Amino acid sequence: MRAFDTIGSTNDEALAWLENGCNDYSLIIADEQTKGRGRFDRKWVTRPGASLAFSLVLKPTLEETAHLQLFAPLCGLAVWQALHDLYRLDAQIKWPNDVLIERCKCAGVLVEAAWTEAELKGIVLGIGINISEGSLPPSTDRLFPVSCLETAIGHPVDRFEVLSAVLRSIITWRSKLSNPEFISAWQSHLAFLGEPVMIVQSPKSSIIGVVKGIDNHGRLILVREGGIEAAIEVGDVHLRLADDSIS
Ligand code: BT5
Repeated sequence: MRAFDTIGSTNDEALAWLENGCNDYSLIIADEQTKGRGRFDRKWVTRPGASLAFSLVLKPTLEETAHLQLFAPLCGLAVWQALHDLYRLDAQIKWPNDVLIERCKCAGVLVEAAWTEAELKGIVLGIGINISEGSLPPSTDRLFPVSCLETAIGHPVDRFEVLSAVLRSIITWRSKLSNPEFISAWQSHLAFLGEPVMIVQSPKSSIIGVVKGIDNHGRLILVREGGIEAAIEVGDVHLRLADDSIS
């Protein structure tokens, strides 16, 4: 484990560690990130004493490599599980992996893979969780409505208790990646089930449909106009409610 008071990004540190050789389950944690990253080069705010930010390096087996697209949802599911086990919180997973409490984002996930030629060296699971009010980004920096655990639960939260519960859940759900229980647990806590959403695939291409569920490959099933179903791959997409009130 490597712990920092301040760092650029725990994912960058994890990728560098992976490059130099590290073991499965190597952990990097920081109190503050000055260059915390989201997807598509977006910024992730991590404030000292208020946020939980860490990256976990995994060395997937060959069998697990066949399910690489499930590692980001694995993080969402592990955060959901930890919040449920510790605080009986009924969080929801916005496909594929953000964690929402009452439709407000309290945790984000950034999974990155490192390859040598055709061989997978390892992956980095980066997870950021808002613990107290001080962790929330300024309103100019909010792409989504946001929340934090202490506001949702109504009492102080021990960040390290959350960290260890999430790590335990990652270990548990990792062992079930190819088990149908994984998809069904993910689907049971899916946000916006039965609601119209918009999937933005690029500035010029988007799909609107009602969320039906997740298929065996982890794809989001949308029912489009006329009852036609579309399966959306986990990847470079952006899901928002169709009325645009939450993105
Ligand atoms: C994410 O990206 O949600 C992935 C965040 C992953 C952060 C972890 S922390 C540990 C590790 N090290 C890193 O450098 N990253 C990982 P995305 O879906 O692109 O959402 C980013 C958007 O969320 C931003 O554009 C803001 O609008 C918003 N945002 C930024 N900070 C936030 C926060 N603390 N809480 C809620 N929303 C936030």
